[in-house]
Amino acid sequence: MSTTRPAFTPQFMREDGDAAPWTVLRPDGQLEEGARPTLDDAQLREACELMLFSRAFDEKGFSLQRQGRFGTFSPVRGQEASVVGAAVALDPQRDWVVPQYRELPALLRQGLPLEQFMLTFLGDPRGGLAPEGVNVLPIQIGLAAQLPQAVGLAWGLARQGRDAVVLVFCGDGASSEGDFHEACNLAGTLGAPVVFLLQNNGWAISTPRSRQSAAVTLAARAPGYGIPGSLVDGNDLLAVHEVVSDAVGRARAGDGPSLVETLTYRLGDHNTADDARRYQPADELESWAPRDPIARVLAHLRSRDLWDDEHDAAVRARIGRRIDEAVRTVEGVEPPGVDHLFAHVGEELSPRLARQRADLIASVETR
Ligand SMILES: Cc1ncc(C[n+]2csc(CCOP(=O)(O)OP(=O)(O)O)c2C)c(N)n1
Repeated sequence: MSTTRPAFTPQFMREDGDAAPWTVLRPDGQLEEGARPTLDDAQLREACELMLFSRAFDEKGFSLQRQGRFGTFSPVRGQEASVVGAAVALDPQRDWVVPQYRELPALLRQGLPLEQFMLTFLGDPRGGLAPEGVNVLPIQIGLAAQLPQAVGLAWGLARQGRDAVVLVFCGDGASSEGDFHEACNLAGTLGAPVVFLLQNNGWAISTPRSRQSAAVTLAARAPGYGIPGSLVDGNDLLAVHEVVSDAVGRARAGDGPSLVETLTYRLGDHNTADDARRYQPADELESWAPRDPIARVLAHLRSRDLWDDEHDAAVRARIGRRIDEAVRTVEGVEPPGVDHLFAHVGEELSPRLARQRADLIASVETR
């Protein structure tokens, strides 16, 4: 492993052709030789807490779904370093996050209340409406549709003279959609201040990465769009933060978009309606288990006396209380009613939609 990261240029591999991902923190929690963390101690602890929050919410969400109290949702499990490392490279006051659907901690970091996120998975359309000043778009289930939207958002912000960067997430599966290529191409042409964070977690539901693309790495496509690409160890919080910070810096300086591929692994089901044991080979899962991104950061923090049992217990208790509070709140929210299906479609309803709305309301009332 090299100790100097290749420059963030339109190259994704070093000159020797090595396609190894950039790593800062080794799986045992020790820094690579010569590496220096780009997060200070307080930021590292905060990022670790956000990763733990995400993991705890995954468990709670699964349990609630099984009890019929929560809808189908996609856990982050295994990808916490990839999501959090990228999110903490942003300034939430001015930068934006455009999610796919597996990025809860990035949305929380931007200031989205957990309750708001949860409403979406309770079938409440109000979940998609972020509070004023929270710079996030709603989660996107239509694969890759968020990518051209993110480019448009970034371009628009730049045209308004704002000093803002848009971080947009997508998966390896989404990167095979036409929208991905169109978005990267347009972003490169416009020089839009957008960072494409491609989370390569090995699987698109049951389709393995090997059947997704013949490209040696997905970051390798970047030069074709005239933008820089980089391959990063997605289970390494510090490596992801370092590379995404560089990409954000480039975008803010007016140097345009970048593509960052985080090499990670989905430790479990695609969502609560899936059973990954039917297709994820057991030995593959086992090979990734020791690379758990949270264990890696915890080992690092403990080795530097920045985390101990007492702090660990306090953090987990705080997280548990916050999640329970959010569950209580959303379960107490009045259901929105069918009218809400039409409430956010446009400023004014077309005559046809107005008729549909009236029909639906009448049919619900007469039942
Ligand atoms: C346009 C479209 N086609 C198909 C689907 C069904 N679908 C939902 S998630 C998914 C796989 C996505 O994989 P990836 O982009 O790698 O993200 P991951 O879920 O692994 O994070 C598919 C095919 C969809 N939601 N939208």
